[in-house]
Amino acid sequence: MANKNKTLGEFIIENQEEFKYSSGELSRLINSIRLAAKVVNHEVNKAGLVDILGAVGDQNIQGEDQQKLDVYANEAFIKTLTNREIVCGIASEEEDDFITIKGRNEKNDNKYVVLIDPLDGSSNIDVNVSVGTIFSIYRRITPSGSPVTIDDFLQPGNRQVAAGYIVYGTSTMIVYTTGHGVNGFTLNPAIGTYYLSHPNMKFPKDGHIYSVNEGNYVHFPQGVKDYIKYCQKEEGDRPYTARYIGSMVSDFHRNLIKGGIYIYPSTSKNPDGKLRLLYECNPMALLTEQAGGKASDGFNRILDIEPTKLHQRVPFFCGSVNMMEKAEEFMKNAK
Ligand code: P6P
Repeated sequence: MANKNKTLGEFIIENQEEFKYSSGELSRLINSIRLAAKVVNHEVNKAGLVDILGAVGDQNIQGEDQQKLDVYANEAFIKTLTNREIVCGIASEEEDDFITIKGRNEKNDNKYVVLIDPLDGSSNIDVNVSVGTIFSIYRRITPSGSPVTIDDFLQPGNRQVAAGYIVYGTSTMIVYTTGHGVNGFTLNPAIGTYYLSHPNMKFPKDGHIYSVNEGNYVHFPQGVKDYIKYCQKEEGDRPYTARYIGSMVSDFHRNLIKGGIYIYPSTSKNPDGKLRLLYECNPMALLTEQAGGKASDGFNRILDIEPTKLHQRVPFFCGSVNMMEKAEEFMKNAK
């Protein structure tokens, strides 16, 4: 079938053979994420209309105020993933520890673990700015039937079997990879169907957009300061354009389409940066590389980092190859 108007469901079936070692569970897992995304999208789109805004009053493990929509999205994804007998464990930004999910026969014989940031950029909800969900999928490494352990989650990003995001923006899209390129699907809310709107997405090798919170400039490492000054200098195709939404999924999605670089570096206040390795940086790094871009901590490939803690943070640089190489050059020379 020609790409035009192919639905996400048809795409998954047609690409089933890509999921080697999987007798359909991974397809069903992607499908369950598709369903959860519709449920969350419905709430996000009406957030301004009903009393679902405002913080629950709790603080999540990150010490951030939990917005009601955070809690709702977290529960929606966990419930949907739990009901489908495919996943043996889930780790979420909103949960202090990972959750074990037993199969129908009360055994731990489901094959996959999922790590999610259920609603990234949630501080933007009250001001009606796009937010997103980020997901990362691994095959468990502990024996089937044995208890799920933290080792099943502390896997390097290069072992992900799938990763993607949902962006709840002017339109709602799912963008994901199973290791065979990146494809984007746009939701037609009238009929609740996702259509293949962005086949084989690729980062332009060059870009003219840099996304970084310059409010933290004085706290940045010297290499980042030098790179920002480079972006702003009147020379050749510069100055570049600064675009920073405060919602990584939205900044990433724009840069993937137009070309650009997103940087959340270490700062003197947060030496490991702010973004979490397992459920923000690893999935976005896999998407980046599958789309022909580059993702690092300023020095080392994100996907090769050996995780040590569930909520560990890393500095994060990702985007167009040529922009990334220039930024990493400044980081190396300033060392
Ligand atoms: P700051 C949202 O909280 C997030 O994790 C990313 O989506 C976003 O790019 C970044 O943090 C914004 O952080 O410190 O610039 O407000």
